[in-house]
Amino acid sequence: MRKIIHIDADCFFAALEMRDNPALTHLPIAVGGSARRRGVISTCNYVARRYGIHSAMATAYALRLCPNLQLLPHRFDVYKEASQAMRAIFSDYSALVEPLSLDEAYIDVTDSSTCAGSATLIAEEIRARVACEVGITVSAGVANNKFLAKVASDWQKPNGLTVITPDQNDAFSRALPVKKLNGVGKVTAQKLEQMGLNTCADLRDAGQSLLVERFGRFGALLYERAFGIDERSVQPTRVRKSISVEHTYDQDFNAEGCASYISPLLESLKMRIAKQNAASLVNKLFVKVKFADFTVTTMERKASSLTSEAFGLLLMQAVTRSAQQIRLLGLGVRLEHNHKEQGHAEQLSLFN
Ligand code: TTP
Ligand code: MG
Repeated sequence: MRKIIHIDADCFFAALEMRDNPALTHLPIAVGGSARRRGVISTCNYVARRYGIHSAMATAYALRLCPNLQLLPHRFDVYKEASQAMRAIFSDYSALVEPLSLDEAYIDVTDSSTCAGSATLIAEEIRARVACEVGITVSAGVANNKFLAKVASDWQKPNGLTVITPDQNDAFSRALPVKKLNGVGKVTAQKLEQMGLNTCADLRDAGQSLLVERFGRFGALLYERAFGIDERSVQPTRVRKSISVEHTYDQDFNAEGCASYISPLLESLKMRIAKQNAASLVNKLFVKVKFADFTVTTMERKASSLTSEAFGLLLMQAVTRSAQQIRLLGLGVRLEHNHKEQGHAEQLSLFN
């Protein structure tokens, strides 16, 4: 059973503008290009949405809907920095983070051990941390696949959390309007409505062959989603290459003393790997030693199982490189991500 979280920030660009100028909070604001230059709205806050303003609307038209609209220019550096801060928080919970845009990401927490493995608690903790550390609200959806997690994060926007438990999948997806399905834009929604298909229940009844006949491969996908099914895996794009722990000791010690320090370090390394959901990605072990004169050496070798013997052997080789006493020890693992994931990363980075 997978556990997927989808996070999407609320009115992202506008939220950052309000964070940095709280006087704007209760006014209708939008971030976008000026009407004089035939600009469009990138996004607007929820106050402005009450006037019918939305992303991609011509600014001139938005100003007609709401003459008091405060139009602000883009500050992309600020948006990018906030986006990175959010991703850093996500990566504390899993190595499997797939960003979709600056303000949106999937996180696979199936094997994460934080919050006793509860995806709901992890989602709440992430929301609280983003609010505290980045200063904006995000909405989250939790489900056992990407499709439902994304629908769920949108379900109670802004500042909402929606959890769809596996036993709710069937009833939830059945009642879902077709326009909630990713890839169903205005045109497709209209076509489906003309066929009398308004909800996923209707799509189920229509049957796969009819949908494939009318929409090709997309029709097959629609049929699958109508049952709440989505087998896509979360594809990390920013690949974490290693995980490690280290400790600087109060007093320097000799090489012979090393062995007794391994086990507490190994315990916390294992915990960190579990937290990151990365056990299956380990392909090398490494050690780091800092000597009393601050010179540093590392040793590594191929291995996938984390034993104190394996780290002990590496440490023994590393410490013989200097006659100095030891002030710091570190243990770590290098991670190998499969090629499919990396290929995906390259594709996505084109859009970033
Ligand atoms: P969205 O997540 O689609 O929108 P949002 O975060 O502003 O609002 P919501 O609360 O509904 O999630 O997009 C994230 C940011 O991307 C948005 O703040 C601005 C930018 N963006 C554009 O520049 N143009 C667009 O057409 C859209 C949809 C978004
Ligand atoms: Mg958003």
